[in-house]
Amino acid sequence: MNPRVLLILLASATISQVAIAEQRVLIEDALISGTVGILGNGAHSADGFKPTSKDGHIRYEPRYWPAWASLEFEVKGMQSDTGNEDWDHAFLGIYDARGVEVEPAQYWGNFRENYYRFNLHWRGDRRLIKCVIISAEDTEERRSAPIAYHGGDDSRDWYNEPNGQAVDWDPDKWYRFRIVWKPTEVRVTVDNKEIWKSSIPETNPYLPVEPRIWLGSAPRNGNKYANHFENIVYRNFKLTDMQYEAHGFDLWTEEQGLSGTDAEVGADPDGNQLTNLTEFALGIEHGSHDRTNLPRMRSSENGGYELSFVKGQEDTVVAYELVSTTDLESGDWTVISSTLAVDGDRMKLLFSQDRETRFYRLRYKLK
Ligand SMILES: [Ca+2]
Repeated sequence: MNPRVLLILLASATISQVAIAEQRVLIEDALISGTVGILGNGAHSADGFKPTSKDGHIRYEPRYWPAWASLEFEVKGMQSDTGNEDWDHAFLGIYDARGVEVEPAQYWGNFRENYYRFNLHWRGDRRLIKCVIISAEDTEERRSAPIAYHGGDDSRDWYNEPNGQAVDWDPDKWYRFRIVWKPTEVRVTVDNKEIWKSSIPETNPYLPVEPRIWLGSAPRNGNKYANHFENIVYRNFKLTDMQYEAHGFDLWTEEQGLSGTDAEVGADPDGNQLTNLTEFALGIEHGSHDRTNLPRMRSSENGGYELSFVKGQEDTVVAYELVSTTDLESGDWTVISSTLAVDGDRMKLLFSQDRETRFYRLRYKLK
């Protein structure tokens, strides 16, 4: 007997309780003809911002640092084949400016052992992306200290600096970096591919009190964290408070002009047989009868099955998981896996199938 597979689409919803925050995008800077930041060293071309020295950078001073943050920018002109082995080329540095008497901040005394430090760089010796994150314990002592600096060597409360992945750089192509911070994780992607990740301990949720961001280099120690690439150029910098995005469903219903019971997750005010939450989670236009984004299940080449669907929202906004049962009546659903692979525009999940009749559900809920 061939196993039978059924797919059921199920939306389990939790209503978002929190009101919409006042501001979503904290800083947005196209960097084409000027900057909303502070020019360290560099110039603007038709392409974007060009750091013109080892210390070249734009400095941004966001009014606060969100616990859930997204920072993105585009870069062109990276040439991995010409980089020297002793180059640590920094794209970005972040620190708490308490105690920085005069900018530019220095590596020793300001940056190296800051209570909060993040830098994103390219390692010349290994030709890969690496980041360093330091996050202090979130104590009153740390938050009220006049200088956000640990002091002596290796006295940091916590830090992590694993190597990441290599990128196949084409010097004529733009690459889009995105860094997403959650309270217990930070993740870096280039063109939506994950290249670096670190967890952050729950005991160290420190956020910079006076956050500063350098784009183009970081406070350097010789060649370490300098700007090294002659033709490198930056554009489209954006810092977003993701807390605001986490309430995206409320915004979405507002944008569709929905209110009252029509704005509920399980409602179908446009009558297209899809709930509001299904449309939101799978990126289906409200009022549309297009079904291409819905989950599809089919046999895969390796003998198992594959489920694919369009993930309309970030993981920080909607949780997606596949569950299975052999008995619809008992309703004893178990999670198959929550690890999804990117396959073009779709998310794909592969799994094997035993000989029992089995039912599957794609479950998604607002976070
Ligand atoms: Ca609908």
